Amino acid sequence: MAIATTCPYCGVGCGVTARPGADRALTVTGDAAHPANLGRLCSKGSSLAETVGLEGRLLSPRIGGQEASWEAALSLVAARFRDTIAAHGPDSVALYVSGQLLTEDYYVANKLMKGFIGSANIDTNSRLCMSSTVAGHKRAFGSDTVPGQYEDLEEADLVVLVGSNLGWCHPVLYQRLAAAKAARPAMRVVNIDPRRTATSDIADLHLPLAPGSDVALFNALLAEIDARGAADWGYLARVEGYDAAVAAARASDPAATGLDAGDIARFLDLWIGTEKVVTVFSQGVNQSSSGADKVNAILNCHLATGRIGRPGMGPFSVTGQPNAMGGREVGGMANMLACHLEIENPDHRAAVQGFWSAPVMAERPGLKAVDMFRAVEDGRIKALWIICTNPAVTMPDAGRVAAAIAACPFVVVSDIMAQTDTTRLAHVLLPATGWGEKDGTVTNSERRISRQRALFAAPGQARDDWRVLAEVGARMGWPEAFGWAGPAAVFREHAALSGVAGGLGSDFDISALKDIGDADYAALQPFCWPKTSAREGGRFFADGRFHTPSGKGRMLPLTPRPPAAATSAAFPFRLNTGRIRDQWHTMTRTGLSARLNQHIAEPFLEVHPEDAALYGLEPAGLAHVTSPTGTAILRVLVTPRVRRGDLFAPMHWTGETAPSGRIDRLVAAVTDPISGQPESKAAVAGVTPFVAAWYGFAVSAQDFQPDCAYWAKARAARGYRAELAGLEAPADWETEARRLFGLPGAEAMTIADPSRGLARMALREEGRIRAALFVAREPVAVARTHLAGLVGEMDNDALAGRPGGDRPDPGAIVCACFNVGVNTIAAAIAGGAVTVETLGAALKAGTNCGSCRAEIRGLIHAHTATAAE
Ligand SMILES: Nc1nc2c(c(=O)[nH]1)N[C@H]1C(S)=C(S)[C@@H](COP(=O)(O)OP(=O)(O)OC[C@H]3O[C@@H](n4cnc5c(=O)[nH]c(N)nc54)[C@H](O)[C@@H]3O)O[C@H]1N2
Ligand SMILES: Nc1nc2c(c(=O)[nH]1)N[C@H]1C(S)=C(S)[C@@H](COP(=O)(O)OP(=O)(O)OC[C@H]3O[C@@H](n4cnc5c(=O)[nH]c(N)nc54)[C@H](O)[C@@H]3O)O[C@H]1N2
Ligand code: SF4
Ligand SMILES: [Mo]
Repeated sequence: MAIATTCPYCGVGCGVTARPGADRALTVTGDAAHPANLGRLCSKGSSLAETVGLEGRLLSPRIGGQEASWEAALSLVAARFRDTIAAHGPDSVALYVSGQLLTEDYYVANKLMKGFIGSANIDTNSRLCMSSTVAGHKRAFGSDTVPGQYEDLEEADLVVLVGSNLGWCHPVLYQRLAAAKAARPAMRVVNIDPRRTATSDIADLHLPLAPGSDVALFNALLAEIDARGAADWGYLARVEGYDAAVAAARASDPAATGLDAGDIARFLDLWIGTEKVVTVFSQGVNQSSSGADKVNAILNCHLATGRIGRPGMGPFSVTGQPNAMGGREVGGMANMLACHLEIENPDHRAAVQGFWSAPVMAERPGLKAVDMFRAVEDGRIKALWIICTNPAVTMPDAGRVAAAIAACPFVVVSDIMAQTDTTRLAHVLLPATGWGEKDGTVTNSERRISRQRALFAAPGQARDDWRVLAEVGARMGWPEAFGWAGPAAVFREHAALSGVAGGLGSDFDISALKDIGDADYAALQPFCWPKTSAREGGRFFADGRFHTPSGKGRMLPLTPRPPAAATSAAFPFRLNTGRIRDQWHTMTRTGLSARLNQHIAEPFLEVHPEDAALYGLEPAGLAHVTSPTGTAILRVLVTPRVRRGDLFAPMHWTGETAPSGRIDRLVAAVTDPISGQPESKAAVAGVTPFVAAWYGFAVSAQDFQPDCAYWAKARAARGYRAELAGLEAPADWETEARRLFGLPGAEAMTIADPSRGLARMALREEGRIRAALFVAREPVAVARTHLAGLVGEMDNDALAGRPGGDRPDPGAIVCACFNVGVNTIAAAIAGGAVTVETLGAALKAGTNCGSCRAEIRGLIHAHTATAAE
């Protein structure tokens, strides 16, 4: 039976048609009827079936590492929270939650904390994600309202992507943009990012600005809008602050961007000369100590020109997580209330308190994420409940955060997985149902609310997060307020509260659904908010009606600030961090798919060729990266994609997958003073070569635990693969291999040349390869995809490390859908297939989800350029 649901990954919010079978078998396709994706899915969405197995799942509650009953676990959590509050007050407890919760889960968490515990110490990973946008929207619009719709990206004549790697992070929206541009070649795309990325590929202009200098660039644009008389004076009657904003813009120096003056001029000409312009922004804007100002610098330009809320025009913040937007709706952050109401407004508080019949209402904002973990560290917070997020990995200064959690007197973690860097630190572990098991709603970047639907029964004793929160609320003494029968009842209450908020002027109002029946909730079709008796969906602010006290939009005077930490002799580099195409955050789900691990299987460091030469870094060697807060060892990727003086590393690796690759240990916990969002993209760092005594590559049918200085392990087609490096070589590699893979009795096939530090061995049982290890004094050159495919085979030539002439090595996989490797693509390019289309026809590469099309285009460019030289 086909079930319509929504992808659990990014904020594009694609509709998925799921066909569950026996034993959690699943097929997924894109839902052609869903307005967000119209049938498309990216590599992560198409791999969902490979990530719903029960491997690694947390299936029962645990107290102190021992299995426990739900009754015992819930009673303990309620009692410890109640006792802590009784002894130390409501602010001595905290919830740290997630934009990956469903709206219903999130609503219950927020209600429990703000209305019943009476503290606003509930914050979320959205603080690390889009709190600068929320702050920027509120300053400019008086409310956190995203003005536009996805169609605007297709209808625009110019799309500017600022600090957004849309091609990898919002792939289906990127594909919609790419298709619109292909159909209408006059459309222009500008990409503003210190780094060249897969997204730069469709850009007519890439501006590699200095990290953190976006305010200076958009100030230059505003000054030029004014100078050319391009402001929309009709619209400006509905906007305040123009003169001051322009004066500040004129005073700021565009040279701070480090950009070529001609490139800046081209950008200003394009932007000013194109009425239908959409400025898309994401983490390169938000994750900055001047994040809120960057947002407002962009909004200033759209307000000045009245290019907002009309088809093909407007600022557009793309949200990261599947329900980042839903979290904003329920007021899930420490400085919000509920339904876009204000915690510091007494009328708003009274309305929500009345609606909830709440005994005590939080009266002031609670602690924002970074401050919350500081309060955990210094003992102000004595009981902490972490739900659906992995802060021991993803918070800035993560080593310190992990230590703070470890030292907290009482820590509860709700997760779907048993082993994460955060679950390891919990006193009580609560097993949650995950995607495909839970029911509820999520809201995507364009305010579209869609249903996630259960496909399978809850495994083991896993329970829905909303229910667990409600059960704790009931046990803490409020059974009526937390007595819903199911998610539909929670949704009805949320929709009814949004009607109260709508009455107080909130844009977020879905009160038309306050009486929705269970059957209609089950069948609910995707729709954009608001949804009231008077209005459904649409754009905002074209009419110049805002939610500020004066009712006008607000432009702000902004002065550019460089990133908070200055580079120095010890830390001469600017360390930028972010995402890769096929992994989701800490990889607890995407890491289960062998297919998704084939694209990039270990943490890396992008370094400019001249810096690499200067610092003695070899391509494919290892680098030791240090910052004032921590160290990492990463694979060197020498590339002109990064500016000189900049480094880039991905955020995904953890203690489970590559302990030395945990990048947030290097990122200082500096935040934007307005939004509290950490500066995750502009740490300072130093780099030296990491000189290992030996390097290794291993494959194994069974999971195994490396213990050398550097390792990175990933799921492979048949078992696991790992990159290894150590400071001391063992006396005997064969003994070491047997120990490492746990195969004491296996038959070993070995070639070794100890004088050259070389060893290659395959361990076999009943003739079949169970594991293989390749060691050398320099990074090992073997055909990795080929070797990963030999596990379980009777192959006598495995030690060659590469396939025989009749079986070419595909190389690192580029197209995850059809398993097409970089070498195969290079060969086809050499054979004359030099467009994405001809390569697609020849190899199928890029013809399914399309996530790799940008990279294929990049390969064509690289190979044809080399051939031409
Ligand atoms: N594949 C994949 N997709 C994802 C996710 C994932 O984990 N994996 N996570 C989702 C989530 S939660 C989020 S928030 C989004 C994030 O989506 P994006 O924001 O697109 O992703 P990032 O890679 O974090 O950062 C985007 C870019 O900002 C650039 N940047 C760094 N500093 C600056 C600067 O000062 N100015 C400018 N203009 N640019 C700068 C970086 O070089 C980087 O290329 O992705 C979502 N989608
Ligand atoms: N250096 C650096 N750091 C960053 C960023 C960056 O760009 N650079 N980006 C930041 C951003 S934008 C974000 S959004 C964060 C993301 O960071 P996190 O939220 O910490 O990362 P995830 O891996 O998504 O963690 C989600 C956890 O919830 C679990 N889970 C999945 N589904 C469910 C469920 O239904 N219920 C429960 N209870 N658990 C579930 C997963 O197993 C996983 O352990 O990272 C931030 N940190
Ligand atoms: S773009 Fe990919 S990850 Fe994002 S919602 Fe769609 S299928 Fe899921
Ligand atoms: Mo995010």
